[in-house]
Amino acid sequence: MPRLVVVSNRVADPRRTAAGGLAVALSEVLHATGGMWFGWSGKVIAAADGGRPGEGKAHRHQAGPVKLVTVDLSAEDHRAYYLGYANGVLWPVFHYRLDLADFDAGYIEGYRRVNQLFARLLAPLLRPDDLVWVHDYHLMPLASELRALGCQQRIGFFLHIPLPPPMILAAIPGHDWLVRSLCAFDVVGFQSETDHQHFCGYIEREAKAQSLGEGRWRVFNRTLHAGAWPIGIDVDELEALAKAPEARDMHARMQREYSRRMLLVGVDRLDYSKGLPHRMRAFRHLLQRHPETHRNATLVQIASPSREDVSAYSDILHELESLCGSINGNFGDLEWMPVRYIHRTVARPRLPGLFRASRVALVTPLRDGMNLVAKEFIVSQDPQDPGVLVLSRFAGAAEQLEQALLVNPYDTEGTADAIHLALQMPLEERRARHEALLATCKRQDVHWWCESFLSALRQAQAHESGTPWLRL
Ligand code: GDG
Repeated sequence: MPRLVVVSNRVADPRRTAAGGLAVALSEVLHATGGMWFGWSGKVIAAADGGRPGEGKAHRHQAGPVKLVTVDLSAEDHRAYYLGYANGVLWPVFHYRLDLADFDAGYIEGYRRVNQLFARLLAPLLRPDDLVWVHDYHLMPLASELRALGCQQRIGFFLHIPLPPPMILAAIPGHDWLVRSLCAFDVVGFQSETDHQHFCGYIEREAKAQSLGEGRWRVFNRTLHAGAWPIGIDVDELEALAKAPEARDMHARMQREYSRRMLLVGVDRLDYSKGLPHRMRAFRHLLQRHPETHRNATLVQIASPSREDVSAYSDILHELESLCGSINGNFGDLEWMPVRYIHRTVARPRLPGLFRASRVALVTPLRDGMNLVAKEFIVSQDPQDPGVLVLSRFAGAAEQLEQALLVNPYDTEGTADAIHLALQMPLEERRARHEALLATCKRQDVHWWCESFLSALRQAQAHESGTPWLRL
């Protein structure tokens, strides 16, 4: 089996299980092949301490059979590559939020500089038959930079966030360079068929790509395989967590506290793509329209802190705090607060207990690549008395989880109606929907995802040595 080399913005130590499903899934293959994980260390070096743009050293650590290689970034590179281009341009535009994008010309250069730095440090560590798997929007130009240095390995890319339609993508100055860079990969994977179709539409129209059938394209003198590989969760890991004392304790506590009430739950990173204010407005509408929910329905909303150094995130924080405060002020009384808003990260072992104690989960992003919380909620349920998933049709997960109650989060009234339906849903129907949803989560879990993407990458032709890769 060829060695797997994973490249992502951040590197997770696979020995720590708290790293979550993706790290667990990748670590299995990394272990089996004595692989390597390469990425940013998370450290930023100020100019005064010698941090220079485009420069950095590779630090190597051994984690069992797996090699971890990390690079520190200079403050200037961190500002332009991470805060500027990745999170100030690509994240908002790929989530259809052109209004939030900051197209400062200097960012794209910083983005390219860090990708070149990564390529320069990674290239000498690669063996000819390695399989290289690059993750996410931070590293879209990495394969073209590696090819420019002569790397001929099979290199795959997976985009964890959505890919917008061609006309939105085309609003990014330099979009043609970005997509052309993507075409230096051998396999390009998306979360959903919708995102995959956006990519095909773009390369057909803008790059005159020729379809070879079965997801293969001839474009920029290369052959590329593109497809949808929806990411799953580690069902076994979550089931084990659900049986552990922390989850059972959490479940018992929530059941005691809410024995007379119906619990609704939301667990999200505090991000404008997750539609938290829209969700609060729908919940407020439910309380206005259905007085029987008063003193009866409580929404626990965990909004874990995220990217607090990016300015758009402080606006969403204030909007959410003000909405929660006004809902509690207008509807709450001495014995009942409709919303419990928690702006902290809850320990992972407690989440399955919270999910299991909840009658309804609200997973209502305005746009999401996949959304793993939807799947974690399903797997955590008691199959004999399961809760109901209210899911945005704009989450990638909606393509797979069609037995959830699908909503348009922009439609406050429609979402409130769906929440009401969920709270009232008879046991029979809850069981039937849950059974189908659980089967999907189990069939297409994170191991399936990992294996099916890697199998496509193994089948890709090693980069044709006779074909010069033109520098972009
Ligand atoms: C990107 C894409 C795609 C959340 N709050 C807490 C907590 N979480 C955990 C959840 C879940 C994970 O974080 C979030 O995953 P999502 O899928 O919802 O979203 P993103 O972070 O935006 O991830 C997304 C994903 O990549 C994978 O490809 O699905 O579409 O945007 O596991 O449980 N975990 C703990 N405490 C919290 O407070 N412990």
